[in-house]
Amino acid sequence: MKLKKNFIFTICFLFVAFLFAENHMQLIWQQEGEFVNSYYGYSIASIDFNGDSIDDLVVGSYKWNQSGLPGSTQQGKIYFYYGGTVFDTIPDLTIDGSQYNYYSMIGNHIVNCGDVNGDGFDDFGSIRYGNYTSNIKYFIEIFFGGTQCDTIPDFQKIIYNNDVN
Ligand SMILES: [Ca+2]
Ligand SMILES: [Ca+2]
Repeated sequence: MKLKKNFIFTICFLFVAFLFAENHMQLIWQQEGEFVNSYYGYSIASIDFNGDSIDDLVVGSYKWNQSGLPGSTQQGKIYFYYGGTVFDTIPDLTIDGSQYNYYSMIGNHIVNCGDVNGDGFDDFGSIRYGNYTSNIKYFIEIFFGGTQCDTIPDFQKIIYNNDVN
């Protein structure tokens, strides 16, 4: 009899646990990359890049390329979605690696740097790969945020192959 009570209690406990284990969070935003295997969403960051006191979403897609064919090159792309009452899936700003080399993989490493230049606006950091034929391993780049933010790096540090063991 006691064994039967324990069994019923266990079943009730599992049922209640199941009820509370449901995810009641509401999906408020969803987006897909431009093509399969572009690795959209591999990296994300939260930053108030445009200086309006509302956090913005930054998404990296380091295997993006101009051809739209997976694997042909890995130039990479970074998408900025400014936050606000209208938070849509249309990027407000993009940086794409086609201006660099075929394997720059921009968007692989992105970060909110904080306010590194002390102007009161969050700044955005990114690492991209150098050209295989050069001695450059990485470019560490920082884009200063603000009301007039753009996609031109305001700071750049070059890491050479000899610098990395
Ligand atoms: Ca903002
Ligand atoms: Ca700043």
